[in-house]
Amino acid sequence: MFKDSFKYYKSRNPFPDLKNVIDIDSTDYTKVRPIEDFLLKYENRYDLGLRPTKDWKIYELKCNLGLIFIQNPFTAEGQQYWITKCLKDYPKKPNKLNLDEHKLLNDNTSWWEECFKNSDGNVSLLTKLRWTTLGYHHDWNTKHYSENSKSILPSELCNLTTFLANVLNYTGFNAEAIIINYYRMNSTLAGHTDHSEVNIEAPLFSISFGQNAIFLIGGLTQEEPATPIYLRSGDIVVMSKTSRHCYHGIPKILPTLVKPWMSNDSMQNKLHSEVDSEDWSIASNYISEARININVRQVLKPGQIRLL
Ligand SMILES: O=C(O)CCC(=O)C(=O)O
Repeated sequence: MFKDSFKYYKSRNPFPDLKNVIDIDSTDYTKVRPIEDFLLKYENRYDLGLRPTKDWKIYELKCNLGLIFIQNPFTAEGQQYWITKCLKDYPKKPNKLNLDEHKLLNDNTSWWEECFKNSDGNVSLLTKLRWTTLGYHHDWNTKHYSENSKSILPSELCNLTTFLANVLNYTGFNAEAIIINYYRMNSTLAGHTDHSEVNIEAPLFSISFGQNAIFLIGGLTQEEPATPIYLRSGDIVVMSKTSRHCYHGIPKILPTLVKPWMSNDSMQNKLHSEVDSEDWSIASNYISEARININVRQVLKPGQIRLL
């Protein structure tokens, strides 16, 4: 049962045995199958922080139809770019933050400025950021989206997911609602299904940066068993077809020894100049004890222009 697996992997004492966690790095083909059919025809998108698609490794989980796993397709500079964006640019107005409700920020300052730019940097605020929503804002209480509650999505995030969707042959994908989740080392995300979108046929893109996580994917009900998978910095999970409707959650964050955002990529790219070195030094400090997940959804059905 999903809840039993979640409890097992969440436990700190005793620490769980991780031998059954699917590790894409060790490519165990009994549980995943590689997908290679569609990679060669796409141009290189260094501008989105991505490696050439011919070098990507993509797998489908055998036990969850439509659960696609792209093993870190980002360059190191790409990871630096997205991590810094998620910390400096996205958690601020007009986007919504978990901190809004408790009025923990002044109207004229952002989380980034308050934590890192004030001379007496606000350390307690630094660990309190949990989520920010962009585009259609997910209402955590009603679990509904509304035309009256949305902000403009950053074009670079739309371009990134449109490109990913094209590579995977999902035609017509539109990013319309984004949740960025911020995890500390002791954070978890309880099992749930994502069903607030009018269109739950469209794939959902889930991009991870920073510390490792155990991602648990179950079945259509809580009664079905769940499969644990390691997620590392840069990994992308796509939930499509049946898996789009399945229970999933994050029972554990694990420290990573390998830091793909630090390695020295020599590849030409157009991003390097966009990440200010002072900003990156702040962001790399933050990510050494945190995980960020960018969760991108389409809300509307094809041809639908607004919510009712
Ligand atoms: O952090 C993750 O990998 C999963 C996030 C998620 O499931 C969600 O935002 O609905």
